[in-house]
Amino acid sequence: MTKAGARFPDNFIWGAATAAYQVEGAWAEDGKGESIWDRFAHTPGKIRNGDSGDAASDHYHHWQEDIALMKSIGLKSYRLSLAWSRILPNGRGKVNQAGLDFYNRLIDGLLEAGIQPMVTLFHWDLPQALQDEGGFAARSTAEAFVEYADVATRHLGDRVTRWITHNEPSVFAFVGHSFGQHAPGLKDPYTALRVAHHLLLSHGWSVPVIRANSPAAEVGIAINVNFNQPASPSTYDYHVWQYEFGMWSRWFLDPLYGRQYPPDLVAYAINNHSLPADGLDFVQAGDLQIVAAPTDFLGLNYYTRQLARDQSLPPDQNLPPTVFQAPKNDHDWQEMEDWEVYPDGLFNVLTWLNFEYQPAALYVTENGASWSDGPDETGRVKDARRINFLQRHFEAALRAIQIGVPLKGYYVWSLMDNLEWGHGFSQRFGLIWVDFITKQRILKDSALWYKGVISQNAIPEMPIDP
Ligand code: IFM
Repeated sequence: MTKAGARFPDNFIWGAATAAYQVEGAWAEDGKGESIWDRFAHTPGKIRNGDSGDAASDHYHHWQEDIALMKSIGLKSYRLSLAWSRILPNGRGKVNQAGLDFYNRLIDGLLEAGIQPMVTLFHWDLPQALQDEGGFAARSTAEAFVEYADVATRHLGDRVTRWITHNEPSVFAFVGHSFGQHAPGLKDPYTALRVAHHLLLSHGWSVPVIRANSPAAEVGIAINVNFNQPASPSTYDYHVWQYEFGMWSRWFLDPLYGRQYPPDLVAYAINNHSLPADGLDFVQAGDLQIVAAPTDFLGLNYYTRQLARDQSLPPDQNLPPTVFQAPKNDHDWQEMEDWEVYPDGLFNVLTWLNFEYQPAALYVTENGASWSDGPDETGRVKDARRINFLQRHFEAALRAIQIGVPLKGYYVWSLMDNLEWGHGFSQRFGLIWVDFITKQRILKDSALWYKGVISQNAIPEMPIDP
């Protein structure tokens, strides 16, 4: 158990993260092209309450105020993503200078404020023009990604400290192409696996391009790994866990770290008809060497624990009971349905990644919680649950560092309240509260507490209970 007051390593990077579609707004301004999320959100019934990212948190017009707020918190780094269709409205070809100018101003503003930019190239908002040609299910979109990565890093690479090629490729592939809950809204498991491969391929192809254009920067990818366990000691639940957790983690990490696609999972996918009988027909000779391009860091997005239960068994099967979970109170569970607060899982995942893949360095590129506390009558946002959540997760991260995990930084999700994809504005993850009508911003108590963490480079001495 780490003690409050224990210090993080010198030069530890404390940050906060956002993504373009979730915060920028200005969806059709200054020459920006349509993205698949614009199309999805404008399709009735896709996003809760008919919300959309058309205006989102209006960061596009409030970026100076937002940088001033970041500076007041003392952030060392800000993780943002670029909207591909702001830079290349058709996905490839003609460059939209006005789009690049926005990011030039933003990055210059960050540097003036002493904040290092960490930039994600792809956080799910694919140009619709590329989706019309098949999206990431088509190999040609992986080629277009390399063109985009080249344009972006040629123009911004002299000032960006860290590049992330893709954010959570598994969520983009599966939730968008197999479950239909994210753009582009497809429901085809085979397409999802094609998409996953082309994401990985485009990552590998772009790494040397980014390095050439931005030689001083670090390059990596951000994957989402929650802590997964079989729901009980039964073999049935174990098998479900092996497949489900494997598809969300090993399916991506094994090829990234120089292994093949995991043979047990390939067999599984053939068996359940996600793949044809001849297996990975979309993988061409040499692809896996490209995917395994060495990177400088692995980004981890961690949120919760998930339990794998074999739902196909008849109820009389008498499975052992589910492993212990916290009682369903609003302190131990986020407002996102089924997101348990589970800080030990962060320690477990960090140590597993380090042991299993030995990345050169790790960053927590996202961790945070959704609770909707708003301003009280004095205008103060008392989000004590978020403080408690962050404190316990920072402690878990510090424990991992203390046993040798090369964790170099931590980005809280999110800098500000924003559009939570299909959940619309109903879920608030921000350190900064945003009024989605007036666009007024207020630092939540958690932002002020985080300022103390950053200035002391340590978890402050304070009661852990909110
Ligand atoms: O808001 C998302 C983010 O875009 C990707 N990672 C998870 C966050 C919370 O769901």
